[in-house]
Amino acid sequence: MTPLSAPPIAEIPPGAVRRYQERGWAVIPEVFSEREADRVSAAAMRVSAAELAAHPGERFTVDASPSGELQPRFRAFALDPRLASLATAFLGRRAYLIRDQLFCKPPGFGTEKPYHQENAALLFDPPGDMLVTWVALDPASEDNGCLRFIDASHHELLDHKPVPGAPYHLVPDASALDMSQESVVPAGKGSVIVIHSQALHGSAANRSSQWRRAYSCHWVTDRVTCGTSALAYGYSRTVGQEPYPHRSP
Ligand SMILES: O=C(O)CCC(=O)C(=O)O
Repeated sequence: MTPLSAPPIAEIPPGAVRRYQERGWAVIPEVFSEREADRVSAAAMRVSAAELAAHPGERFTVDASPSGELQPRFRAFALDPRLASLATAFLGRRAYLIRDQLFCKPPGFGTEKPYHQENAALLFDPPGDMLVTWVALDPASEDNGCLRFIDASHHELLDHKPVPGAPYHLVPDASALDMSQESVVPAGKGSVIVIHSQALHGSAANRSSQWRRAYSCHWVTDRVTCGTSALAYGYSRTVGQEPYPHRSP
């Protein structure tokens, strides 16, 4: 019998890992309850309010943690065993938390996130040893800017360049995107989308009257190397977990 105190583990639908390997992404519905998602949204709103106040009128802002510290208000959620167990199941090895990010699109204002591959900016190797868990904090729909993918794009890393005037967006040449393979992927509140490090993904602007908020975490294995400094500030060093076994390429 499972003891009552056992940490909750996310249930992975049959075939999800195979679909992830084939397409580069998978949806795991109802991992978190609406209440749990709402608690993180409330914390996200405080971050968003501070960002919007600090950069009035700017349509895309970044919440960076240069110290490499996981913010205490997101700690319990980022370290929830459901996320770690999902990441471990899809990586096929123990997952280490590297960083977290918020993607909050205000109603009628939140911008597009153009198609990109996470690994273009991070250079993890092997690429299959890094993934993103993206948690929908609101129901994500086509109207409010849900995630989109180019299926089976994770087999090859494309050259990316900064968008002129918006250098925080690194993007491949539009001619490299096979739009016939595009999947638009709505997700229920509390669902998790698992994203391979090289899956081409993005999202449209929020045209609705509701927020579209999401919380994402980056995970790596113990054998990954990295062509950037991304591992040096990985959270596994700072959250009291077993330290990440940092290796140079
Ligand atoms: O939430 C979004 O719209 C974009 C998410 C994304 O690009 C990411 O998690 O890497």
